[in-house]
Amino acid sequence: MKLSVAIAGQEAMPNAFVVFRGVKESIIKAHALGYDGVELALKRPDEVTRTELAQWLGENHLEVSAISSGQVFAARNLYFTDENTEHRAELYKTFCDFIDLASEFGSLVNIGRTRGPIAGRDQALVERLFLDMAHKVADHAEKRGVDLILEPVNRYEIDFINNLDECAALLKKVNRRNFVMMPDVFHMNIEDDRIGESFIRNKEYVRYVHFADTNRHAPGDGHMNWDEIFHALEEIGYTGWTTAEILPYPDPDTAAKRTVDFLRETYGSFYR
Ligand code: LER
Ligand code: MN
Repeated sequence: MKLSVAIAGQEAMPNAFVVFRGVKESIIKAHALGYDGVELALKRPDEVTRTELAQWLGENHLEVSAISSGQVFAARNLYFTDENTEHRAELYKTFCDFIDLASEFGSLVNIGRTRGPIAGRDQALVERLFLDMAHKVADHAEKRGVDLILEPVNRYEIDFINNLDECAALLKKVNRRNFVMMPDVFHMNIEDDRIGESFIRNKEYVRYVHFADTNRHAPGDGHMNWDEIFHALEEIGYTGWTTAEILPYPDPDTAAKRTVDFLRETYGSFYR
């Protein structure tokens, strides 16, 4: 497995789930701390230029693990299940641009809260709106060799697709090889019956994993059963990214360092 940390641009909203802000500064810090990669939490595709990004990554021997899109929902209110035609067109354009960027960096684009809420509407209508957009972006992603990763998110943030079983049922309907799953153990702790068993049941879809402890602090700083998580990931043969998407407590540098120290010291054999 490889270890990454979620970062954002300087202008990210205060509530973005990242430890570091400022793409260049974050890449330098992530490398110094011993991460293998960074996940770019972007609001807009042009927040970072390809040339600069390639240069900063090269100088610091880091990869982009994935591009994540939570701020497209949180800051721009764009989402897959919106009925408004103009908003749908803007969302589609943003995702195509993210996919083009991912074709050079990381090959993965996340759909977390950008799937949108049910918000009292008929569930069948919401699913139709989701599937329509999912198929369009999957078509574009296929041409670029990019996978889309749908993230189950807990009920306090969104009311559509909260656990891995619900996500797998929707992915069956999407029925595209490049439309898979990104479990986040913070959300799984709230929503899934058993974290290990849920990973194993839904193994065919698991393509990328978010790590945080039960309080969304650094892994090791809460009461998450990390043995259960690592053993389940080992059992399903997972060799991909584990990305820390954590709150910057007690401060960004300490949170990012504690993550690396805990995971490399306690679970170092999984990262070779
Ligand atoms: C939000 O809680 C989250 O986990 C993000 O990765 C998805 O928007
Ligand atoms: Mn997440």
